[in-house]
Formats: sequence, structure tokens, C-alpha cells
Amino acid sequence: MSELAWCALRETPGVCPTGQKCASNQDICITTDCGDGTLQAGEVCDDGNVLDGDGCNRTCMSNERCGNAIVDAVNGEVCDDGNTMDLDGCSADCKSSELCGNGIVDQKVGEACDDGNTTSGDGCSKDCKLEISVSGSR
Ligand SMILES: [Ca+2]
Ligand SMILES: [Ca+2]
Ligand SMILES: [Ca+2]
Ligand SMILES: [Ca+2]
Repeated sequence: MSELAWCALRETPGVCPTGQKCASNQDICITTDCGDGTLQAGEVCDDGNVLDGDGCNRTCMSNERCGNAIVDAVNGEVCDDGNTMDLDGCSADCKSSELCGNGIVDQKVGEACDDGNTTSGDGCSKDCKLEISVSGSR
């Protein structure tokens, strides 16, 4: 019987294997206290499930906000340095590492372009400055 079916029969006590219990808002057996809907020590949040993207991640260790020092990929974060400030290697929205070549134009660090590489001669230089093409002249 699948885990889902086990917990769907929640009115029957002990439907999960020994040492496990049903999540409070998801039909799944859980092996830890994360997902039981109660905030225990060590949990940042517990919304009764072990799903990401709903404001409490699957491990109950993140409220999925930028600035909480946890990279919440489900929200598009590529970094999270524990603050929401620019210019420190992680942008204020946690969506850029503020590096040239990461494909994101980080204007705050002086990038005029970012074509996803650090090669010059392709219209965007290796330090992410626009390259003026002098077409037709040599
Ligand atoms: Ca819990
Ligand atoms: Ca959740
Ligand atoms: Ca975060
Ligand atoms: Ca960049």
C-alpha cells in the first residue's frame, strides 16, 4: 500500500509504519516532526506538509523568503546571504550572484550587459560593458 493510501485512511490509528506519522495537511507518512503542523525546536515553520513553495519548505527549515540565509530555489533564488541588500555578492532579491557572466544584468554593480559569458568581442565585454561595434570601418 502506498504512503498516500496509508494516510488517506487517517481515521484508523497507526496507519503509518512504526516510527512514522501522518502529516497534518498532506496524505503522507513523515519520519520527522516536520509536517505534523506543530512547531518544534529546530523548525522555522511547519505548515503541516512536506512541500516546497507554499511559504514553508519541505524540511521546515525555511520560510522561503529572500534574506533568510537559505537558498529557496522554488522561489527563483540563486543565492541568499541572509540579507536583502545589493552589492555584496547576492542581489537584494536573491536572484543574482551579481557576477559578470551569470546572464543577469546587474546594473547595481555597473554591468551594462550580461550575455552569460565573460568573452569579449561578442558585443558584451568580459567585464560586462557594452562593446561599441564599429561596423564597416577598419
Ligand atoms: Ca513540526
Ligand atoms: Ca510546505
Ligand atoms: Ca531564502
Ligand atoms: Ca551579471
